[in-house]
Amino acid sequence: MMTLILFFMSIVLAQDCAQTCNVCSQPPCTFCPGHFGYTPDLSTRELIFEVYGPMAVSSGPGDTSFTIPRGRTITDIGTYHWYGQRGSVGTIGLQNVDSGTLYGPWQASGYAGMHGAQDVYWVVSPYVYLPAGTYKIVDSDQSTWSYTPNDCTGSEGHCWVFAKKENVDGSSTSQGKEASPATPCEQTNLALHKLASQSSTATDWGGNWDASRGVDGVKTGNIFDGGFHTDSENSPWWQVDLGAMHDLDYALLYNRQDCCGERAGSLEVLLSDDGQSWQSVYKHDRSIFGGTDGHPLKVGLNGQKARLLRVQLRETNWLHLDEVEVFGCQ
Ligand SMILES: [Ca+2]
Repeated sequence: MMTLILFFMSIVLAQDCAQTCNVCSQPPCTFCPGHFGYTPDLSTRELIFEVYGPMAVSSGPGDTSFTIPRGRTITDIGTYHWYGQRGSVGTIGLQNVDSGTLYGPWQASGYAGMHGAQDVYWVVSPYVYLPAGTYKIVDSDQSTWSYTPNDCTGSEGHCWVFAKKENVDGSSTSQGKEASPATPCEQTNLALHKLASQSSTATDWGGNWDASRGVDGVKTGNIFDGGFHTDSENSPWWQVDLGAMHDLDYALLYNRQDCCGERAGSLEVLLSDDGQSWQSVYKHDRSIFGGTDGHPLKVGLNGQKARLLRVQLRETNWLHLDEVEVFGCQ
């Protein structure tokens, strides 16, 4: 009987992902990775709103809004810009349609789509708690945001909105951080050329494996060009001192792509105010992530304040990465 149920469930899921047009305005929404160039951590997040149509797209959709009947922590928002790849990746914000209050906007990261087209998916990971209400997605370039005319989407822009799963880690959404209406700021890579250190420095393979190479701005995917590398040891770590306390938005971790990317699978990200006391904010699921291929690991930092960010393995291995970028307001 269970096998039969699973069989029919798989049929339903397959049908959901193959359907011609979808507006899911009430969770559970079925997430189809093939529709989207970015896969958030689905063990902690769920898709709560989606506008998707597989047919030929135009640009310049109408208003695109979603409603949350109770407070939710919005973790990720994506918009689709098929004809926008010539320009730079912009920002995404949310506006409460009743009060007009604007949240964000946040600088988006670009992800590749069909045929390797770069930066067609714009993704932000604000991890922001919003009270119940209806929110309009505010995309900084409405003229390149894609929609499908004359189908079920009603001219809404293609988009995906994820929220923190309720009761993950035993917490409820009512304990989430109340977002203050955000003041737009310039998101910059706070780690670039800052002081970096690591638990040990590899002496093999004839390269320069200094910690500073994690923040030298050089990222090619080849560890020999600009990556750092520790010895193999128990729980090796690398860290950067941002020089002052900052509100941190997210970090991008660029894996080496010439070899051995799986060694980063057990990594953990920790934050500190003083280099003495550390708080773990992220543990990777051992999947292999990319880097210069457009798929660095993005770690949401939820606006947390910190001065130092550390990457540490939870096992005995070599720790090496191409680059670590930490984004926040100056
Ligand atoms: Ca580098």
